[in-house]
Amino acid sequence: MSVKTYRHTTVKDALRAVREDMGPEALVLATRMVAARGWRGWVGMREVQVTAASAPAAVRAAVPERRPADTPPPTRTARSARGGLVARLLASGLDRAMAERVAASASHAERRAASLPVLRRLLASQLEALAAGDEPYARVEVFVGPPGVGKTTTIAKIAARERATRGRTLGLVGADGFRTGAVEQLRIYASVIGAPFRVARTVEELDKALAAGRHSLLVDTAGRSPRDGGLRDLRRLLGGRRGVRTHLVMAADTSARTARRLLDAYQDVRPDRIVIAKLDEAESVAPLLAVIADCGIPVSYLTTGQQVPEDFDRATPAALAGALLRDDEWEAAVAAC
Ligand SMILES: Nc1nc2c(ncn2[C@@H]2O[C@H](COP(=O)(O)OP(=O)(O)O)[C@@H](O)[C@H]2O)c(=O)[nH]1
Ligand SMILES: [Mg+2]
Repeated sequence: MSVKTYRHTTVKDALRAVREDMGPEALVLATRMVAARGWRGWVGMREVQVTAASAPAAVRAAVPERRPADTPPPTRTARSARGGLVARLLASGLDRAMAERVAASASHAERRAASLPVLRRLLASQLEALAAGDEPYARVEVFVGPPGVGKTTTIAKIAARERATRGRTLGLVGADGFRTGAVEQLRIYASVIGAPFRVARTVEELDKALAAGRHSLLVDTAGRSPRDGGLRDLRRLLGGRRGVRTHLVMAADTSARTARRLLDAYQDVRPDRIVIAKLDEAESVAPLLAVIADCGIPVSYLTTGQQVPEDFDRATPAALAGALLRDDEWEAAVAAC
């Protein structure tokens, strides 16, 4: 079996080069966006790198296709439409397992058309279990995560959006322990939004704050290390309480390894949801989403910039698919094919 890589500026050119060199039976094994060679790479330009194999039988044995025993084997055109679809999904950052699943769920016509709306719909249906979507608020929504990841800003966005679009009031609680300055940012947001605000500096104060008022509460916590006392207190306080939902906020460009470490570090507070923050700064959210899919914790919100309240969305299946496909890059790839 011969395996080769091909680098071109578009997916279409790379796939054409594979077919010309290895014939129509060639199988695409991997597609990545990489830095362009020479000066083009130095100025940040990128190109598509396709790895393909020329021995289909051997490769197909390594990547088995699941199909019912009585289904006839796919024709050459069907195989190449599926391979092309997988290649394009890989080029937009999806991992191979997800790309294969999406391609397998597509009808022959969908594989051939492979327009952006069709792809978004197919991918969205694969992501349904991961999207918490438009669920009602719990009595207490707690946000935890490393410092600077976007907890306070996300809370302000949620409260401000609810106020502006539905006239609904959510209470804000600053439970940022002992750092005096830390709760001030939330206090300012609360006064601009017109939301009730309480500070809780001790476990007892937090206990009282959580019981007070009739509104659902968004609780901002200290962005400190999970090993220190603040989180231990929080865990103790929330452990026995009903109607509490805990969101772990992670940056969209978190590597798979760091994501697993964070999930491990915060496992004692048992996150029920994950907020994917700073999508605007991430090259690809695919590595983080693969870890989230593994641990099975649904995503509640996606944040996409610093503007309050504009830059965030509920994590619906369609919004997650859009984040994964990076619509702008996808448009370019489709236009070129
Ligand atoms: N680019 C970008 N910046 C964000 C986003 N969300 C928050 N930030 C910025 O990240 C910084 C830290 O946010 P903050 O909410 O204070 O983080 P916290 O320490 O987790 O509470 C601030 O400068 C925010 O404006 C986002 O979605 N995209
Ligand atoms: Mg904060």
